[in-house]
Amino acid sequence: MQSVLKTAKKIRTMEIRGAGAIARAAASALKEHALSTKTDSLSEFNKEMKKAAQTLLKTRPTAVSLPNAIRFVTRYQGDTVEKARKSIVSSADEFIKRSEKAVEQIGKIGAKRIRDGDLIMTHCHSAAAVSIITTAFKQGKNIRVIATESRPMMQGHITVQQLSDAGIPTTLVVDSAMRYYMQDVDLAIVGADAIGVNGCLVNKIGTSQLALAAHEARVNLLVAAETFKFSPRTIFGELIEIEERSPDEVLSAQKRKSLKNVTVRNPAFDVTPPEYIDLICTEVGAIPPEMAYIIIRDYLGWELEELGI
Ligand code: RUB
Repeated sequence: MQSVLKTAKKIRTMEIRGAGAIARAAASALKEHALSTKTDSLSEFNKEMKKAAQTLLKTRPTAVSLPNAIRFVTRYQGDTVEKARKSIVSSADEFIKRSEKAVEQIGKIGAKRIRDGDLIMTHCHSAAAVSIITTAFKQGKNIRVIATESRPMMQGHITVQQLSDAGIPTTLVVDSAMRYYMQDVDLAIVGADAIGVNGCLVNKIGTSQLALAAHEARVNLLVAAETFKFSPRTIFGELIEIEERSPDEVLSAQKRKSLKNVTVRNPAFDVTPPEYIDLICTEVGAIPPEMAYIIIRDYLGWELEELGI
């Protein structure tokens, strides 16, 4: 369990973060676990894999690509440990390859929506959103970016570092400056932790505010999301859980002690309704949010079968 426990800790503490990276890390940990498990008994092996999957599933509740990755890897076949192990290794490798390729492909598709001279606003850090922006820049488009800090964990610092390394002129602003700058913005681009069957987007807290400000200013909102971010379980009416993280990330325990009548809340994500989204850019094409069901049916159909639909 060493690799699984190590990865689970890194995901929980956000050393590994961003929905895509979390999912790929979980797939890789399951592969390592399958390779290192010593037992010859298939039922023992199955039990161990189940335990590993549960440990990883519990790390962060919102990024749907995490359960999607875990289910993709653990629906292995084989009547011997050796065959089961082989099946897990090949599914994990396939998941990671598909996910990495998806980020690249989203970059190519999304970049077509960026025009020369555009000022883009982004929030938090999304590898898929950064892929779109850097691809457009590499194509020679003269673009600039406004990136928000994304309190309390400041993932915006990762975004500005990556955009700066790519040579893109970037401005870092506090989250509350979103609406102030929106009037100058041409396009807003964000990533996704989850997409529901109705096309709603779950992403870093503040995304729905950005969407609202973009809608008011008639700025299109483009969402960069691999098909693995879509949630088959929302077809069953299940809601996507919004993670609430420790108040320590917002205000130290010591400071909170002196504020006897104050409660600190720290939701990590929020929900943006589909009517504020122009397009969801996936690796299989840019779709309107209304087409979310089609993506789930056509690309996550194996999950629906398991759910009995
Ligand atoms: C990260 C976040 C990102 C999505 C998409 O939140 O909200 O926008 O996960 O990222 P956190 P990617 O930092 O809390 O994990 O495109 O890299 O999958």
